Amino acid sequence: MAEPERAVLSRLLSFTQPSPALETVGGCQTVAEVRVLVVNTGGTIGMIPRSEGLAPEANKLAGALAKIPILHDVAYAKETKLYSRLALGDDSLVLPLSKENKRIIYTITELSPLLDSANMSPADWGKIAKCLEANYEKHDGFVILHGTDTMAYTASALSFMCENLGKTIVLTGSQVPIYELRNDGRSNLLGSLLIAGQFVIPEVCLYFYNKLYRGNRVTKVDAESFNAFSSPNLPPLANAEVDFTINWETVWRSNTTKKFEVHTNMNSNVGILRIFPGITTAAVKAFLQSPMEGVVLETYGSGNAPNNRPDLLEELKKATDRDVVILNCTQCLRGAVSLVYATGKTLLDVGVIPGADMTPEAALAKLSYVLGKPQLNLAEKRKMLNENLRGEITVIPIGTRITLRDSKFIQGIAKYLYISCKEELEAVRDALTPALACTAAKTGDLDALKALQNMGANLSSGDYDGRTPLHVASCEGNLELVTYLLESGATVYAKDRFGATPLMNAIKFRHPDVISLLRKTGAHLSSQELVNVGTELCSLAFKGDIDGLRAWHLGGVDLNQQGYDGKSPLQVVMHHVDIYDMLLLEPNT
Ligand code: ASN
Repeated sequence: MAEPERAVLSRLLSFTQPSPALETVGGCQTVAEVRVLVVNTGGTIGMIPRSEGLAPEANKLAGALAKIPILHDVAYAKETKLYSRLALGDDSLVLPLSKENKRIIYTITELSPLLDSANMSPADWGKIAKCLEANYEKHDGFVILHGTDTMAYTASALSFMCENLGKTIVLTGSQVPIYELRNDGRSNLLGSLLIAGQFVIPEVCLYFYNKLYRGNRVTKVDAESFNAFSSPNLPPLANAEVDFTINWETVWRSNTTKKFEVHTNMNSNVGILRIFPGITTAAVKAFLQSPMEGVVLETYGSGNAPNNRPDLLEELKKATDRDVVILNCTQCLRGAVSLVYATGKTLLDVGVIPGADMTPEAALAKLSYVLGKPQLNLAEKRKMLNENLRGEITVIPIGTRITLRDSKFIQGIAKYLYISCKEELEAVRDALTPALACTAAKTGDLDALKALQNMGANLSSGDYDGRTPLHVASCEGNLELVTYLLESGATVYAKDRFGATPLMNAIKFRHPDVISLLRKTGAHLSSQELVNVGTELCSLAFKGDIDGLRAWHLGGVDLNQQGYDGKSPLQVVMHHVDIYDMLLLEPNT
């Protein structure tokens, strides 16, 4: 082949590769780029052997990952920098294109010093939480690298500390360092990045050995196997097999219109007391002494303690009378504290709070969190401990719930399509309900949305174009529906196939009240949506479109951004006195 033909051919071929630098639709790339922050806290995953044993090594991980092709696509990184599109920092790594056509760009930040997780303390949980808070808006999801020994404690603590969470946070680590030939670190990290980058699961999760768990439900059960964690009282949120299967019905949502914030004031006067046959009164008394304020009492079976030991019960009673909060958890791996036995009822009588099916790790973290709220009085704290704050306890729904699988409509369709097995029925349900919910959002039919939700529909899932009912209601400017959806757990961070968020839709269709509500809930435009904003603003300024500019401003966009030719909207509209005044006088949100 002649040289010029070869050049043309290779240019044509390069167009058949997904080349986001060239493909844009409505200001957004057709290949969605997402940003994940990896917070490295230490743990075996990044340890190296030393004379005293394995220990974390600082400033080594990013360089090592950059040489692993499944964890860094060198060619894409070079191309992206070449086109100088999104600011891809020198320390950024990028995964090869995912099956879902997404580019996950990730950056590693290391906490100092890196720790074996046996050395972790509540102050370190605070550091992690603060780091998440500082980087929340700049990233779509988060991965926390952590040692396995106390990962269940940190995951539990962060689940409470992260209030009104709307993005995915995944803790992971490994049993063997990632630098060794045969290790579990690579697949744990890759799986965590793919989940944090591709799915909005607004929970603090833990990913290990192909399973995603709710963080406050896990416990470490094996010191040697790659399969180190178990979630005895809740099935995994997701399974990573040939494809990721997300168990959307199990995903916990904060159902709020409040913004994300972290609570770092954890009470450290808490502890775990495990009873055993023959435990002495002196030991119990010593444990419950001031300054102890909250205790997880690990009891037998369904929450039983000896009721033939008045000495012991007396000490527990004295402690609860002194306002020490005692939470009852079972020593069993599975099952819950209940009032089946007289021996269990006795504890309730001395003021001990039943902890349902919480793990001791979750119970300790919950105590530390609730007792760290100085604005609450004791009765409010005890009430809060009984409540299900982050899906840490199982709440059995009252009455039977009709599921969409049982619905006559879905069954009718299934019959028409000759579908009989459960999996196919569920596939029909999952394909139909997002479209039905989006239609209800379009027509403003709140009753239909409520009915769909009552039947178990996930109002956060998107249709074939990734558009969720919240996208549609935001376009329509239906404040009532938007409020309902947010209070039902719909995520403001969903992106459709063009990378657009509900906030972008509300801005484009100029619905100020919806924009304000979405912003209050923590919505912000993604870095991908902000790429061509300067030019868009200048064009609105040129047209004298003051409402359009106001919508962007309300959406949190800085109106001083420059367009493609380096001019700011202000420079474009020197001659429009009214817009000029607005651009000059309105403070940035
Ligand atoms: N000791 C290590 C840690 O917890 C264990 C591990 O990560 N596998 O940091």
